[in-house]
Amino acid sequence: MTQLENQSADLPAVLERLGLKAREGYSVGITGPPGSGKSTLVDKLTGRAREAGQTVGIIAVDPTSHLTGGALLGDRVRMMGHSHDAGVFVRSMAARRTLGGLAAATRDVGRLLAAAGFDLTIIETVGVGQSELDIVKTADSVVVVAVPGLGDSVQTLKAGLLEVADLFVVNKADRPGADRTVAELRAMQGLVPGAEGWLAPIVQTVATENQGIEDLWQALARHREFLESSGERARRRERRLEAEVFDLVQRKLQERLQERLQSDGELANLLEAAKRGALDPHAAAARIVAQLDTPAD
Ligand SMILES: Nc1nc2c(ncn2[C@@H]2O[C@H](COP(=O)(O)OP(=O)(O)OP(=O)(O)O)[C@@H](O)[C@H]2O)c(=O)[nH]1
Ligand SMILES: [Mg+2]
Repeated sequence: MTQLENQSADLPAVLERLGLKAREGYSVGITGPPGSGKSTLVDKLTGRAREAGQTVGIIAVDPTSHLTGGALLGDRVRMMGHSHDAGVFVRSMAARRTLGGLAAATRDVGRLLAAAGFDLTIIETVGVGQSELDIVKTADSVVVVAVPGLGDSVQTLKAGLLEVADLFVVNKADRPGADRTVAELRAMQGLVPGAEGWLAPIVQTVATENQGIEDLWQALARHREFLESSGERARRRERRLEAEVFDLVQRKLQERLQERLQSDGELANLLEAAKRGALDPHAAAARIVAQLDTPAD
């Protein structure tokens, strides 16, 4: 996993070395504002999956940990109540340890977990920015967590999050205002397009009390069933694979450029001219791309 994260090895090479075959798993992404109870939900959901006889791989992604350091992330993971269960594996992932995109690393680590035989992969990430959106979009079912109170909690959910939600959870439903939050979510749902034929259900939970976890579990099962029967799962898979190829091509081109800059004086000159302001960035880019097309000496 470390090698996948720092890109010292490709997934196919890792699988081969471990004697594993790629295997289609099922993954749930859980995102929402800081402190909304995501980890507690993951913990309880894991308990429910274990009751159903499923093994669970958990990826706790912390895109901000280059600021807070790894200690906090470690604490969060330790908080999980399944550390002595061989059917549960927890991997914490920090942005600072990954090169070339946290989403790409999450995707490959998730695939490794699936190949290793875990039935269910749960990805937890704080829903604050674009990189979190990219991460959570790698999952089959996306759960967006909101909490009641604080006035406009729903307003603080980014529009992008509303769009990717397959399910909503209003956690901390033991607090006043849960019904209002549900109503606000319903109202906002009308404004964003979701998957055709699927209206994201809104489930109320009190994660700390294990309340509503069964409803969430059943809602996830219905979504999984919808993905299969509607062909949406295959469509999403296609879209994701396409995006992944573009992403990888982009990265490889970038690597090639970096390498060539070392040896190709012409390329280095173009970049220098752009840095000095002697060549505008568009012209520089066009000529650099053209130069890349000519064989290296
Ligand atoms: N009252 C109440 N508290 C809850 C509930 N669920 C979680 N909490 C508490 O909320 C706090 C944050 O819970 P976490 O599960 O760490 O939340 P999180 O979203 O994973 O937090 P970050 O990963 O830091 O963004 C903890 O003190 C939990 O005990 C709930 O349903 N009701
Ligand atoms: Mg957490």
